[in-house]
Formats: sequence, C-alpha cells, structure tokens
Amino acid sequence: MEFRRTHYTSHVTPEMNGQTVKLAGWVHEIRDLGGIMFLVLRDREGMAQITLFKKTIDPEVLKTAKALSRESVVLVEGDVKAEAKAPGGYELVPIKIDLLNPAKSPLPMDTTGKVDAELDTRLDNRFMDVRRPRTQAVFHIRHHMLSAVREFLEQEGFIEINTPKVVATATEGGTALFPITYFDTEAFLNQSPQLFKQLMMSGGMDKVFEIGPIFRAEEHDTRRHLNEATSIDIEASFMDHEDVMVILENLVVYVYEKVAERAVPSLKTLGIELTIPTAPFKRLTYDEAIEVNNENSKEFLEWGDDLSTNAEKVIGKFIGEHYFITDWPTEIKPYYTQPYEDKPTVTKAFDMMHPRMELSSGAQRVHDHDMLHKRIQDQGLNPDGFEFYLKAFRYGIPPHSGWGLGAERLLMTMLDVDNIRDVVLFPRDRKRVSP
Ligand code: AMO
Repeated sequence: MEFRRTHYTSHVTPEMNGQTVKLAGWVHEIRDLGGIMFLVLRDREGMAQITLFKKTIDPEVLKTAKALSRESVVLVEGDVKAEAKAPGGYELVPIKIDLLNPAKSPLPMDTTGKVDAELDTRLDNRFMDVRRPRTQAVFHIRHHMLSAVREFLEQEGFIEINTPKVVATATEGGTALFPITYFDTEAFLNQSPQLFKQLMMSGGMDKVFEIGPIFRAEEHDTRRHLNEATSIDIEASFMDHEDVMVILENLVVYVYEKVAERAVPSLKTLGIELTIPTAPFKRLTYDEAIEVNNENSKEFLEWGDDLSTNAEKVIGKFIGEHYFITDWPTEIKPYYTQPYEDKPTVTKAFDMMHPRMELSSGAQRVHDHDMLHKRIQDQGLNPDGFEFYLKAFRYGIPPHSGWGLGAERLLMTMLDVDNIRDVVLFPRDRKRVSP
C-alpha cells in the first residue's frame, strides 16, 4: 500500500477542481445521511470533506467507508470538486479509500471539540488531545514564538549555547532543587543556566542565549507554575541592565509581530486577534510599584517585601500593559545582581511584567570577584560550592547583564490562556510526571 508523503497532495485548493488527488489523514467525523455520506478528513493543514454519493459510488469504496471508525488513518484518492459550503471550499469525491491503520472505539476523548474534556483527561491522552485543532494551534504558535525568538536574538548578534541540566550546585538560592543520583554522588537538576551563561562572558562569547528546561522543586499548585519550565535566557558583556531591558522589550514586540504575521490560521482557530505591545515599556521603580499597590490594595507592603501575587495583579491592573519594575531592594534579589555603587541597598535588577504576571527577571551582574564571594556568603550560601563559578571572575570577566524569560508565561499571556499546563505538551507539576 502506497502511503509515502511524496505520493499525495497535502494542500488542496478549490482551484484544483476536476483534478484527481490523494489525501492522507485521520477520520475526524463520519456523517451518514441516507443517500449521502460525509467523511471529514483531518490533517495538519486542516479539514477536508469527502463526499460519497451512494447511488454513484463504487460499492467497494462505500463498504470501506462504512466500516471506518473515527480517528482511523486513511488514504483517500478522489476528484476535487469546488464546493463553497465545504471546509476549504472543496470536497473530494472518492475513487479509492485505503485504511492505513484503524482506531479502536470508544476513543479516550473527543477530538472534534463537541464534547468538553477535563484538563486531566486531555493531559493523560495528550497524543489525542493534540489532534484537536485548538490544541494543535497552540503548539504551532509556540513553534512560531520560539523561532521568532531565535531569529531576533541572532539578528542582535547572540549565539545559541546549550548548558548542562545536571549540576552540582543551586543557582537560584531560595528555590528548591530536585536531587538526583549521579553514579555514587548526589547531583541536581538545574534551576537556571545562570552560572553557565555568566561563565561564557568570561569566555569572551559576549552575547549568548539558551532556550532550555529549568527545574524548580517548589510544591506550588498554581496556574502559572511548572516544575519543569522552558526558559529563554540571554547574557551579554559590556551591557548594563538598561541595555538588556531594551533587548527584552524589543524581543517581546518582535515575537508578537511575527506570530501575528506567520500563525494566521492558528490564531483564527483560537479566535484570537493579537494586540501587539508597543516599546518602550513603562518603567516603574520598585518604590513606585509599592506605592501603586498600597494606594490600590488592602494588602499593605513595606519596603523590602517581595511583591505578592495579589500585588502583581493590583499593579498590573493599574498599568494595563507590559511594564518593568526596576531598582529592587538588594536583599530580595539573588547574589549575582549588581547593587548601585552609590546606594548598595538597591540593586540593578528588574522584572518584566505582563498585567497578569511576571514574565522575566534580569539584572546587571556582579563582576567583581570579592564582592560576588561576599554576596554569596551574605545570602547564607557556601562559596566553596561556587568555586567553579568564582574562578572565572579572577581572570578577567567583563561587566555583563542578562535576563531569563519564561517561554510558557510569554505564550500563555499572549494567547490569554488561563492555565500554564495548556501551553506545554507534557507538563510536569506536583501531581504529574507522566506522560
Ligand atoms: P527567575 O527565577 O525569575 O530568574 O526565572 C525567570 C523566569 O522564568 C519563568 N519561571 C517559571 N515559569 C513557570 N514555572 C516556574 N516554576 C518558573 N520559574 C521561573 C518566569 C520567570 O520570570 N537566573 C534568573 C534569570 C536572570 O537573571 O537571568 C532566573 O532564573 O517567567
């Protein structure tokens, strides 16, 4: 049986009226209306209507069609007939139907969108959930988002690196680690490429980026936290925090623009019209952010408090678009952020926010070895564990800055998706490690 992609057409248009084509895909729907039978065939391009006129059709073809179960994989050879009422503006009158692989019934979930499935059912059967046009649209957009990120950073002179995910030390003091057995010693899953991307500044790579997994062992069960997330990280030498903030806001705008341009069918499937943010984003100092919160919320924040989820919402509602929060208290930001020389209680760190949540954190980094050593100690961490990192600061490392941007959060806020699990193929959370 011939099934190779090169032997069939995947993109049929009404202009091909009269031509004989071959289409392969899944049986999305079967409708038997007496004198006429419709099969809806689904492939990654969309839907095609196969119309069987029972009076004129070859009885063998009709027999095969009648025996089909939904979600079976078939190859259909047929004549294209322009038909304004059919999806895509054409129907296919079959000459031959080959069953490539039958699907068992009943299905673990519906793929037509007619029956709502719980998120857990969809995630348990992700292979089938991805057959739903809406789910597939999300992951097509994710592809376009990441490809635009790569394109933008490459245009800005960044090169892509890959750093280890099995590591010996914590990066983000405070956030929990997943320990693993590594031969006869203990290791951890990396929380961030932070230390490694900084090492590359000492290595003279100047502008690097990585798109990779980060692991956080926190037991939160929220709609915006995963235990394995994807982080878009950059690090750049001879740049300060303000320089990398400009790169970040321009990247966000670029990604929105490219997704709007290139993912038209997927956005249509989701019923979304993207509003492209405009750069520069508003900049609020931490002090101003606290003030906005205190004037608009029942929850009073003192200088030095981290912003609660509620405070993020209150401030986000007040601002109403993407914005930055800059100039954070040094003590609530990681050891690697660079305090202001003339005001060391405040650090050159920033968060980039969507009105719904934080999307990114970044900073100018400490590049002075002794200061870094002291900052590690001051945060209650043991500098011995950081020797491989500190070493790179003794032999000439330029001033540098960078940020980490959560890919899932960027996508979920772009598409106004409620739950972060909906934008990851196989989410990892407190209750889920499979599939
Ligand atoms: P931070 O810990 O703020 O900073 O992480 C950066 C961004 O990554 C995303 N993120 C998450 N997304 C989903 N689930 C999680 N559990 C999760 N944790 C983080 C968020 C967040 O803003 N090393 C610094 C970055 C830097 O300074 O370069 C860091 O990791 O969108």
